[in-house]
Amino acid sequence: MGILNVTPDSFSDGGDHYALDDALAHAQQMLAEGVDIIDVGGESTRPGSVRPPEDEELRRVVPVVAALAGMGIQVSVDTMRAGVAAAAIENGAAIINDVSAGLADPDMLRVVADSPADYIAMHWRGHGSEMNQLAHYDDVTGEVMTELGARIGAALSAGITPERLIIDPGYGFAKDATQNWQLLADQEHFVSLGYRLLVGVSRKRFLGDLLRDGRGPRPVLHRDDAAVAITTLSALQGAWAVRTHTVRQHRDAVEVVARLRQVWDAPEGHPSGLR
Ligand code: PMM
Repeated sequence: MGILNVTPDSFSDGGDHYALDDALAHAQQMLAEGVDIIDVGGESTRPGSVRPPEDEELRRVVPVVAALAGMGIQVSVDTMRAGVAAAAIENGAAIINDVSAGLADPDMLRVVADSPADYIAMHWRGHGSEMNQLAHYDDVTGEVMTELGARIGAALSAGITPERLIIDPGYGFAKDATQNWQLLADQEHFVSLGYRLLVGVSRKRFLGDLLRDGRGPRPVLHRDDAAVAITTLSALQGAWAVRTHTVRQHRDAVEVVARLRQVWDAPEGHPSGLR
């Protein structure tokens, strides 16, 4: 899943048309590198970020969704607003990626349930303005599993069928670096819930901290190789997708694991009896 953020910090210069062209060119590049889904986002969810009004989010997202879906591309839309989700689905979005799993907008689950779209439910505790203060856990994996489990229950009760549901532990959302590593170490628990699992670690701060040197944290644009390592791990565990800013090297990692899986799954795959 390739990230296409249509927020002012990503596409600041020029008017609407320039931003749309820029977004479409970036989408084409990701497609050429083997992306399967493009995740369009019009609201930055970074810690400390200020939310745009809904009409502004619609103005950013809908033209890009309509253009990509019109080209037959599978589009997901990263939004916490039911109104944006409804407009995106109407314009061809196949997946709603709601980082709040229905907590930010009471109408979200119903809107998705009444549509054909798939739904990504991520573990979330609060908006960017407050999420760093919410990163307190006694047992991070247990609490994230319980809280996400409640959101899965709410989505199912609203009428979103299990096959349409995708779950995400929400790396970096109300979690510090230690908590992210604990969740990653326990990621197989999420796979074992039986839903499709999405993993989003691309360029996140905990990778910058891991790769810190004398000059400070590894800069944002130099964290991609570490994310590829996590993609390999996630693919081996059976994750459904990774959400990433760069595509080619993640695609390559997924191809390596898929090829190995062919060997492992073949009846004659383990003549040595080692596995
Ligand atoms: N991370 C960000 C935004 N949206 N959606 C899902 N499902 N999972 C994530 O981990 C996630 C997300 C923040 O990253 P960005 O600001 O680089 O897009």
